[in-house]
Amino acid sequence: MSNKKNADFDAIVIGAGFAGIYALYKLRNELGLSVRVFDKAGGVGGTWYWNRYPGAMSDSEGFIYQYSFDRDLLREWTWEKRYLSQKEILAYLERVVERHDLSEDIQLRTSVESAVYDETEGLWTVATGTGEAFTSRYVVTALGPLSTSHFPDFKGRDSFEGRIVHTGSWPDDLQIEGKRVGVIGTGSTGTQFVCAAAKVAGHLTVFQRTPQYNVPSGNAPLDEDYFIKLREDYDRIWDQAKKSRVACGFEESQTAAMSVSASERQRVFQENWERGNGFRFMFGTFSDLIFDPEANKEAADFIKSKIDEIVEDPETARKLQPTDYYAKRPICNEDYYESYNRENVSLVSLKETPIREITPKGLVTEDGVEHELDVLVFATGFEAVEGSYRQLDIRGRGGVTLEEHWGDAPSSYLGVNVSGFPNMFMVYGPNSVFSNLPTAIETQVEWITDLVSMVEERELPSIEPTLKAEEEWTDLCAEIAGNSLFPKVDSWIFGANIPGRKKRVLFYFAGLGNYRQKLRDVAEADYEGFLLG
Ligand code: N01
Repeated sequence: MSNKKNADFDAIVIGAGFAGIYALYKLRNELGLSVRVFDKAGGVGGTWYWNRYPGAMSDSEGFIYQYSFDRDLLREWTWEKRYLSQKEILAYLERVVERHDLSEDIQLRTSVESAVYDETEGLWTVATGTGEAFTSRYVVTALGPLSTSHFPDFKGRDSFEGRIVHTGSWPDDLQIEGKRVGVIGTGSTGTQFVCAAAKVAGHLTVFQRTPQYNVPSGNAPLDEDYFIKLREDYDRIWDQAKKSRVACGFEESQTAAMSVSASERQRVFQENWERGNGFRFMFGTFSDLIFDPEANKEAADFIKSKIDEIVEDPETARKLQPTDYYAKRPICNEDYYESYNRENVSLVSLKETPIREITPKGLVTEDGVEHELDVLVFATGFEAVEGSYRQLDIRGRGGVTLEEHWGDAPSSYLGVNVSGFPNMFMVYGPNSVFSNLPTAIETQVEWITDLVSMVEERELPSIEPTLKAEEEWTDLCAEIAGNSLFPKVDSWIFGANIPGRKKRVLFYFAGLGNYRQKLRDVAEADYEGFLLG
C-alpha cells in the first residue's frame, strides 16, 4: 500500500550533478512524481561545479560525455575541442536544467545530514544542514563517486602561509599565474593540473609519489563539418556505447596482443598513441591488456619508451617511469611528459625523498630541502564511492546504519540497492559498472525509474534486495575484478588510496553492455533478487 498522501515529496534526490539532474527529470517529468533535489553547492553540476582547477576537463571525448536522452540538445550543442573543459560541461548541465525547467525543484546550498527510514510509515525523513526535515517515499542518493576529498594531514599542514587547496574545491579567486606552485599527486587530476599550470606558473614543483602511465589525449579543435557528421551518427554512437565495455565511443579491440607479431603490436600502439585517448589506448589497441601480464608489459614498455624519448633530462625521465602494471584507470593528457622539458617545471620523487613536513614557507622533503611555494595544491584524490555515504547518517530497517550494514567494505545489489534500506536507490553506489560515467549514470537512473514505476503500478509499499542477492553481486564483482590485473595495483578503484583501508571491490568490471543485459535479465525474471513489498 503506498503512502502517497503522507509524504512531503514522493522522492528526495541528494545531489544535483549528472545523476541527480537526470533522476529529477525522469521521476518528475516522466513518472509525474513530486521531487525535491538537495545539493550543498551554490549551483548545479556536482563534480563539475567543484572541480574548477586549472586544466579541469573530461578525458572521455566530448560527444560521449553527455546524456543521450536529450536528442534535441545534441543537435544544437557545440563545443570547442575534442575534450570538454570543466566550464563547457558545467554550462551543458545548466542548460539541461534550464531546458527541462528543473531548477524550481532543486534546493541549492542545502547539505543533507541524515536520511532515516520509518518502517511503520514506510517513509524516509531527510534532515538538512539548514535545520529542515522532509519526508518522502523514495530516496535517490546521487552523491557522486568522487566527491569526498582525500586531504592528507601532513605535519605542519595548517602552518602554510600561502594558499593551500584541494583540487576538488578550487576557489574562484585563486590565480596561479607567475606564482611558485607545488602540486602533490599525479593521478588524472594532478596530471591535468600539471599540463595547465606548467604554461602559466612562475615555477611548478610536482611532488610525485607513484608514477603513472600517461598517453596523449590527441586534443584538437573541432570544426563545423565535425558536428554535421556527428549529428548524423548519434543513433549508432549510443547504440554502440551501450553495448560496449567502457562506453567511451570507440570500438574495443577483439584481438589479443600476443596473437600478432611484435612489429604489428608496435604499429597498433604507435597508431593509437598518435590518435590519443587513454581508454582507447587501454581497450582499443588490444583486448587483453588488463588481463594478460605479458600483453600488459608490452603496452607498459611502449609507454615507458615514449617517456625516455620525450623527456630530455634523463634523471627526470627515470623518475617518471612507472614500475607497476598498466592497470589503473587510464590517464591521457595534452603534453604531459613534454611539460617536464620546460625550465619552470621540476619533479620531486616522493618515493626517493618523502614529505617531511609543510612549513609556513613551503614543503620540506626528507633530504632537508625546503621547496618554497606561494600555492600548494593537493591533487590527492578522493574517498571514492563509499566516502560520501559514510559521511551521512543513513538508517534503514531497525535503525541499522549503512555504516553498520557495510562494516569494513561496502556492498550493494547491482550498484543501486542495499538490503534493509527499502526504497533507497544509489546512483553509482558501490559495485556499479566501471565505464564512462554519463552513460553509466543514464543506465542506472533509467533502471531506478523502472523500479519506482513498477512499485507505483503494483502499489507496493517498498522494494529492496535480499541480502543473498547483495552478497552474490558483491562476490561476482570481486570474482570479475580478480580475473583482471586491476587489483594487482593500489588505487582508488579498490579504495586502496586511503591509508588504513583494506582493498575492496568497488566496481563491476565486466562492462556496460553486460551490466545492461544483467538489468534486463533481472527485470524479465520479475525483479529477481528483490523483495517486493
Ligand atoms: O586521484 P587519484 P585523482 N602523499 O587517487 C597522490 C576522476 N577524474 O583526483 O598513486 C603523496 O587517482 C597519489 O599517489 P599514489 C578519474 O576517474 C576524472 O587524480 O597513491 N601523494 C596520486 O598520485 C580519476 O581516476 C577526470 O602513490 C599522495 C594522487 O595523489 C579519479 O577522478 C579528471 C598522497 C591521487 O590520484 C581520481 O583522480 C580528473 C600522499 N599522502 C579526475 N595521497 C575526467 O577527465 C595521495 N597521493 C573525467
